[in-house]
Formats: sequence, structure tokens, C-alpha cells
Amino acid sequence: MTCQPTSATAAFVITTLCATPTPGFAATPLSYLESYGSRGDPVRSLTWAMLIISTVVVVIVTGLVLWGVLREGPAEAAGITREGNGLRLITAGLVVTVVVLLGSVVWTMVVLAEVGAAPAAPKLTLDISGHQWWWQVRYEGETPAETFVTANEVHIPVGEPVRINLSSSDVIHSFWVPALSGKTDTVPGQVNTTWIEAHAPGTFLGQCAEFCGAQHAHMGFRIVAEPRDRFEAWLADQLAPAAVPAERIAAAGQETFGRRCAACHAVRGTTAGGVFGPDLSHLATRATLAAGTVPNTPGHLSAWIADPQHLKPGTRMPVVPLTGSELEQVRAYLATLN
Ligand code: HEC
Ligand SMILES: [Cu+2]
Repeated sequence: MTCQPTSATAAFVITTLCATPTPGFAATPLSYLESYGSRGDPVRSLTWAMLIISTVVVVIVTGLVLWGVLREGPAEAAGITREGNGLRLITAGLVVTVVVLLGSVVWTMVVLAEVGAAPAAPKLTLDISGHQWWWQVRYEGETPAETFVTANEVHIPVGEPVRINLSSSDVIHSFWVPALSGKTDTVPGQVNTTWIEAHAPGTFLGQCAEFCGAQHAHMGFRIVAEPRDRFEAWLADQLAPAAVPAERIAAAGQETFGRRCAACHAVRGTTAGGVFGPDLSHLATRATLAAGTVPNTPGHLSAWIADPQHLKPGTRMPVVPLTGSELEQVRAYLATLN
């Protein structure tokens, strides 16, 4: 077929049909009907079973109703007689219903027990905190020097359970990575614990699942599951302090950043220590900006710094008035944070 859209609807259909084939997960990143880890798997099976049971029930009930309505004309229907008051049918229906419902209750209990606690003492524990409208992620190390904070992108080793302590700095949010785990609320003044495990490397999208204000829909995050060695390399990279910018423009950017941005943003290894906004150490290694709102490209980064309220209306980052050259400098500086 030719891939030339002629109208908006046609464009949608064509982009859907002409898109290069992608695995199911990539095509539907928030699908909860697929799972990629030992916490998601039992829930996935139960979800499918419930879906199938409910569909079968609807089909049977609809079929029986239609059969009852259409079997004879309305005139004769009034004269239908039921042998034994139809009690045998009612009993059979009840028995089937009770057995199926009890079965699903037991199965649900088993699944809840299975996903309730992490299987073994997890080697990695993260503190994740929901903010309007982004996620703060803290990797607790053995020593303060091994502890760091990042945002919106969570790296984990493949095949290892990871415990996550969830908290919130403002309102109730909900931590949800459909392919790896169900939802757990982040509640102000309380720590809720959840865990995830990915049995294959990949990027798994997460999303705030509790309405939390204007930009709730732009409160996404990603879990990047990597083999142990690559994860360790990422950790080491994150722990490295920011290098002193070599280029003049980036050095000037660091100075501007210190004056205009550092009250809210931290960059480890520098004097910038603000905690109101996301930690920007190693920002250049992240795939997206502003909790998954836009890809992390030089263009989007400039657009974000110049006018965050345009990309994410209502975001807690204000428009910071900068001259064109200051903006260029700050962007050049942020590009060195890799
Ligand atoms: C009043 C506090 C405040 C100031 C000042 C501020 N920011 Fe922010 N910034 C935030 C908040 C809050 C967010 C999170 C926004 C969101 O995702 O909704 C943010 C997000 C960002 C992000 C995206 C980070 C990520 O992980 O996706 C970048 C980049 C950024 N700010 C750069 C800057 C720069 C550069 C300046 C100075 C010109 C600046 N900010 C000034 C509060 C601030
Ligand atoms: Cu939300």
C-alpha cells in the first residue's frame, strides 16, 4: 500500500499500519497484559484468567437472555411453564458461579502472597519519591560517597529483585510500571514498600497512576534493566562528580546556572545544591526531560529552559528570564553533565 495520508484519520490508520513491526511491548509500552518479571508474571496470568472468565460469563448470560427472548413469540412466552420451578437450573447455575468465584478468590490470594514481599533479601534498595510532577530516585550506598540522587530514570540490574521505598513530598501519587509491577501509592508522611524485578534487559515505562494535579499525565518515568556489569558501570558513572567544563561557553554556563538555577537544582561535585527540582548531575545521560514529557535533545533542552510552562503548563519550574546567549551557555553547560 502507499503510505500517503490524505486526511487525519487516514494518516492515523496509515501510520499504524505502516509502522515498522515492533515487539508487542514496544508498541504498547503501558500494556498490563504482558509482563517481564517475577512480580508482574503472576498478576499477568491472573489478569488474563479474569478477563477470559468475565468474557465467557458475559457471552453465556447474553446468549441465554437472547435465547429466552427470541425462542418463542411474546404471546406464547407469557404461557411458559417451568417444570419443578426451574430449580435444577438455578442450582446448577449457582454451583458453577460459586465454584468459579471461590476459585478466583483463592487464586487472587495466592497471587497477592506471591507479589507481597521481595523473594530474597534484595541487594538493591531505592528510595523513590513522588513530586508534582516528577520522580526523585535515591540510590542508598554503604557510605554517603556511594549515595546519590537522580530523577525520572531508574536503572536496575536484570534478574535481581529491587526493593523500593515510596514516599511523596506533596500529594498522593502512584508508582506503576505495568510490565513489571502493579500500582503502589506514594503517600505524604508515610513510606510504602514495593519491589520490582525484570527478567530481561530493556526499558520499561512507568507512569503516575493517581491523579495528582495539572501535569499528572506528564509524570512518567522509565526503568532501564541492564545486565549486572552494565548496571555497575552506570552506577560508577553516576557517582562520578561533575567535571570542570573545559570550553569557555560551558564554563560561563556553569556560572549562570549557579546564579539562576542552583537554588532549585543540584549538580554533584559543584556548589549547586538545590533540592526543589530534579538533581541534574549526569542529566545528559537521561533519555527524556521533565518526567518523560520530551526526549532529551539539545532542541528540547533549550525549549524547556527557555519556557518550561509552554511544554508543561503549570510545572513547578518557573520561566527564568535569560538572554539568548545565557540560554546558549546554560545549555552548553548542561550538555557537559554526562
Ligand atoms: C523554582 C525552582 C526552579 C528553578 C529556579 C529552576 N528549575 Fe529547573 N526544574 C524545577 C522543577 C520543579 C523541575 C521539574 C519539572 C517537572 O518535571 O514538572 C525542573 C526541571 C528541570 C529540568 C528537567 C530535569 C529532568 O530530569 O527531566 C531541567 C533540565 C531544568 N529544570 C533546568 C533548569 C535550568 C537550566 C534552570 C535555570 C535557568 C532551572 N531549571 C531553574 C525547578 C526549578
Ligand atoms: Cu499523578
